[in-house]
Amino acid sequence: MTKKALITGITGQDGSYLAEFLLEKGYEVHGIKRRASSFNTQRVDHIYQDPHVENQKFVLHYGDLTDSSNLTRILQEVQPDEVYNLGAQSHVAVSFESPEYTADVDAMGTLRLLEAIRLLGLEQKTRFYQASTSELYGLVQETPQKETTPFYPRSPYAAAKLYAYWITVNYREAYGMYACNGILFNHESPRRGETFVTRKITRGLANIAQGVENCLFMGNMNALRDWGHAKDYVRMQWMMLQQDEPDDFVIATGVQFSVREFIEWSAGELGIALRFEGSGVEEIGVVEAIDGNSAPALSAGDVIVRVDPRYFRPAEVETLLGDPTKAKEKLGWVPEITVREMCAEMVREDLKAAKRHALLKSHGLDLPVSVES
Ligand code: NDP
Ligand code: GDR
Repeated sequence: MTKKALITGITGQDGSYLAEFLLEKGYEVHGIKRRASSFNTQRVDHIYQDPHVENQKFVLHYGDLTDSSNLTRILQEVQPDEVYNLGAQSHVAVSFESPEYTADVDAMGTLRLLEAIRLLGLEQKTRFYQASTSELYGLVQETPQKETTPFYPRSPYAAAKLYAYWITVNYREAYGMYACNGILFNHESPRRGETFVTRKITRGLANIAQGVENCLFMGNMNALRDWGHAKDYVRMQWMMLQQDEPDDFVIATGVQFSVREFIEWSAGELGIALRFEGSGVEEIGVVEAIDGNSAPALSAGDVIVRVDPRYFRPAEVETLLGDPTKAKEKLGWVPEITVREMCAEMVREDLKAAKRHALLKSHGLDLPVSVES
C-alpha cells in the first residue's frame, strides 16, 4: 500500500527537501500551499506533477494554518498516514513585528491540525511530526542543549513554538496519538530563505563580488549557532515517524560557530580574505586580499561589511549548541554534510545567480536587487 504524507509548509526550505525525500521513498505526497498574489512554488516546481495525469504522486492543496475548516477538509480528503507540520511564520525577527499572527499560525495552527486529526477519528492512523526548534532554549540554561534542558523562549516565535511543543506532547499523552517533536537546531541550504543570516551572507557577498551590491549590512555578528544542512535534517524528520514509539529528539551537529566566522568562510569561498576592524556598531569588514579574478568588482581596502543596528533583536539568543546523542543512539542518525561543505554549496549557487545578474547589468539590463533582510 502506498503511504500518504501531508506536509504543511511544503513551499518552504524543509518542505521542498522533505517532499523530494518522500517521493523517492515511494510516498504519495500532499502539500498545503498558501494562496499568494504571485507564484510561491519555486522550491517545488521541479517536482510538480500535472493534475491531469493519472496516478499523481505529488498534489498541492490551497490552505492556511489559520483556517480550521480547510485543514479539516484536506485531512479528510487525504487521510494521511503521516502529517509533517512544517508550516510557520518562521522568522524570529519578524515575530517581534507580527507577534499575534505568529502565535496564530505557529501555536494555534498546530492545535488546529491536531484537533482536526482527532475529530476526524484519525488519531490512531495518522502519525504527526511537529517542527519544534532550538529557539525554545533561548536564554540557555545548560550547554550543550539536550531533550531535558529547560526551555526559556526569547521571542514571540519561540513562545508560540513552546505552545506547539507542549500541545503535541499533550495530544500524545491524552489521546495516545503518535506525535513527535523534532527539536531542530538551525539548518540551511541553497534553498534557505534570503533573509535568514546564512543565506543573506552567501547571497550578499556573491552579489558584492560581482558588483551587483556594495555592502552587506549585518546585525549581531557575535551570535553563535549550531548549523547543519536541511537535507540531513528532513531525513531525520521521517526517521522519527518510523519508530515503534513516539518520542522527542534534539537534532543538531554538536558544533557551533559565530555569524562572523560564517562571513569569513563565505568570503573565502569567493577568494576574498576579509579583515574585521572596530567593535560594536563601528565594526567593519575590509577586503584584505583577493585571489585572481574571483571577485572582479573588488579591490583590497574596500569595506564590504558594516553593522546596522536595525538588525539587532529586542531580545537576542546569543548562543545555541545542541547535543544530538539521543538521536544518534536511538535512531542511528548522523549528519552527513559539514557546515563548511554547506557554506561552499550555498556560495556556489548564489554566485551563479550573481553572475547572471552581472551579465545582464553589463548589457544595460539592470534588475533591482531586493536587499531588505
Ligand atoms: P520556511 O520559512 O522556509 O518555510 C515555512 C513554510 O510555512 C512556507 O512554506 C510558508 O509558505 C509556510 N507558511 C507560512 N505561514 C503559513 C500559514 N499561515 N499557513 C500555511 N503555511 C504557512 O521555514 P523552514 O523550511 O526553514 O522551516 C520549516 C519549519 O521548521 C518551520 O516551522 C520552522 O519554524 C521550523 N524550524 C526551522 C529551522 C531551520 O533552521 N530552518 C530550525 C527549527 C525549526 P510560503 O512559502 O507561502 O511563505
Ligand atoms: P534564527 O536564524 O533566528 O536562529 O532562527 P537567523 O538566521 O535569522 O539568525 C541567526 C543569528 O544571526 C544573527 N544575525 C542576523 N540574522 C538575520 N536574519 N539577519 C541579519 O542581518 C543578522 N545579523 C546577525 C541573529 O541575530 C541570530 O542570532 C532560525 C529560523 O529558521 C527559525 O525558524 C528556527 O526555529 C531557528 O533558526 C532554529
